[in-house]
Amino acid sequence: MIKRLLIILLLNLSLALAHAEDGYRLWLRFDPIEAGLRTRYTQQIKGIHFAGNSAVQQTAKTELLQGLQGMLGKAVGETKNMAEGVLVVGSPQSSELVASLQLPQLKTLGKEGFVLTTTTRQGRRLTVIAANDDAGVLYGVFHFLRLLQTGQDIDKLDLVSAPRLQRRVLNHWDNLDRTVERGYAGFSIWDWHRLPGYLDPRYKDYARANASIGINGTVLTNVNANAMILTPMYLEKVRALADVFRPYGIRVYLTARFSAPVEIGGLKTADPLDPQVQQWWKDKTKEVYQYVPDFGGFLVKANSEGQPGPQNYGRNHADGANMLADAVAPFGGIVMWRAFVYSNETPEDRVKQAYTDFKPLDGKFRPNVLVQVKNGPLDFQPREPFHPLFGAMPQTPLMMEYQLTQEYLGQATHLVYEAPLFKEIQNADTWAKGKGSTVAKVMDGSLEGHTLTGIAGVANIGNDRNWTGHLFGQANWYAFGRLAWDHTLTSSGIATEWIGQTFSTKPAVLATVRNIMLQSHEAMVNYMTPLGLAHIMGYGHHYGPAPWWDKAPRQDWLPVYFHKADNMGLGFNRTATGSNALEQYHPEVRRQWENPATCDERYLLWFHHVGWKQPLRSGRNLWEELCFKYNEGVDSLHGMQSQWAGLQKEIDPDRFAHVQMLLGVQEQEATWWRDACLLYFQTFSKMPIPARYPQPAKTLDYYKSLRFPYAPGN
Ligand code: BDP
Repeated sequence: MIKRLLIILLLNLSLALAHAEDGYRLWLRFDPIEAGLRTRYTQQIKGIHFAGNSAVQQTAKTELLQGLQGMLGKAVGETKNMAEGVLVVGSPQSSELVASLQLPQLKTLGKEGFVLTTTTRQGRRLTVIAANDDAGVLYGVFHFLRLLQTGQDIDKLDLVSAPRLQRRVLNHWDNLDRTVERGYAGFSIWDWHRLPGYLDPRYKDYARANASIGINGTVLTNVNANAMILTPMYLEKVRALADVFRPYGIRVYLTARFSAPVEIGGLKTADPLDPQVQQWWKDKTKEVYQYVPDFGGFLVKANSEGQPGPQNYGRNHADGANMLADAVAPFGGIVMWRAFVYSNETPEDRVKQAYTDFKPLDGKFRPNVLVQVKNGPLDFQPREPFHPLFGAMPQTPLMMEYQLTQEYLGQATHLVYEAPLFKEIQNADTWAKGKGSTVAKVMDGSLEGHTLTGIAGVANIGNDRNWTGHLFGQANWYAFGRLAWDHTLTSSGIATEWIGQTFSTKPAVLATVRNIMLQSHEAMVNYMTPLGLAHIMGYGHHYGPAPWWDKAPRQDWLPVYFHKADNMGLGFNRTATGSNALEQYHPEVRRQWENPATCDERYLLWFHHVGWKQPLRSGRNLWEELCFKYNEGVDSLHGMQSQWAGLQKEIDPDRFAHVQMLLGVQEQEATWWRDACLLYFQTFSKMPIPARYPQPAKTLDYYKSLRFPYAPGN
């Protein structure tokens, strides 16, 4: 008896060890599902009819068989017949059976979309995953698996889904030495040194994860580019990666260093109007396509933060972009030209410059150029108003750039679910063509009828075992993919999907984790930069608070430049009496924001310098409101901690502890943010922190003395 018990115990132990929960499997866990559901699904999926042979369809098939086996606990067999309960998968081209079904939904579906439907043929009930192309089949399969993993009913499927954006791309800010600019999850997953001979199994897992959420492109290299990536030695390595990704429907893109013709081409100039330079890029591009026949194109950061660009030669951004666009056009490639630019001379207001540079160039870009615009006009702050270029360049397709790596959002230590931030931007109304001209409609091309569309997410992925440093960073990767596919999905819906696949589908777990996620962004805004404050982080590494920092090579890298605190008040006056950045928005948007009394308080100090004693909507004056907000942020953190603590019995010990410890660090850092910022701003407001709030534990001098020379990602 005792011996038997012991054996059972040991068996369980070894099972537990084999499944140490380190987060590596992301949302693709495919563990056995609950018995009742399993029985139901097993009756509904009795066999699989899969007729596609292409590499992408083979991937879909493998994923489907593996996923089902994992979740149902036994293999589902393949069948050639159209029997009762068969799951039919394919496209009309690849599968005669799918073709014979003549699904009307396929007519309007377009590329990459899929149909999931339940139908009856000759009295037999079939479940169908159909698409017009291979990629659609792959995405349909992953969506079907997602339905099962989250315990959805598959009895009467009637679902049509197609991506709203074409180029759904991750941007890796990864360097050739494997460091990652603004990376907080270890080193780059690209092991350049050992490529192309050694293919880390992770490359495949990376591709799977992306394909499962519809990401179809990846820029392998940092926007602060290294020309060496375009040399044969590195192109061999790029080819090896592209070969791994192709069966998952993922294309490779590279960053192009504008001065490459000089640096690796031996030319005297990189002037985009010089015929020799143009020829060099044409030849180079041709060479790239010899290595990677489906190469996606180039991403370029030019004339920004010291990067070379067309302006070095007295040319403009369109001249630069068009030269590259002409080089990739014969091969079907595109150019993603970034609008994150600001001049090397200190300007009157940094947030105005992208608009000033790009707006006059509207209509001057080749049709295969996307101008890639960050969500806000400054730089991935906890909160910014939408970028004024959205809606201002009707003749140019604009590509949204979000940052998944949390450079300014607590890095990989803070639990911050970014979907609400993305949605806030996408739902903003540019008024470009009257009410309802949302940023989403600019982005998906529907506002102006653009056919080339795209979105970029600066990746938060590194070689940490759990990929993103913080387990919840995975949710941002996931949400990015899902929103790139369909920007009408809700933050809450995406969180529910992710939690269901990552932790559990139990209603209580879903509700609690979702609650934590949905409040996390606002909490972080409150304890870091409430009321429209921005860029008051530590200098250079952007870690922790440093609103006092006033030493840098240029003004507009300084917290004091951005918050403009003085004895009168706080905030950057961007109205007509100040920098007038507001003038870059549509008059209707301007009207909403130009009066401090009616301005959305989330953006108040972004647009206005407000007096310390000025009463706000709550009835509190600015100083009191600041104290309130900072404390509200820290309080939210306490709430998130206790909600997580309540999940101890529901979540495996490894992942539970990981999140719990990080929430502890986040709570300390939130407190540090609150205390340091309030003490500093108090030197101007000259008012006490109301006694109902905790008083700072240390002095302002102490907070000012902190230094972090080795903070990551810098
Ligand atoms: C800023 C980062 C910097 C990037 C830059 C960019 O601090 O490292 O190079 O953005 O987007 O947020 O080019």
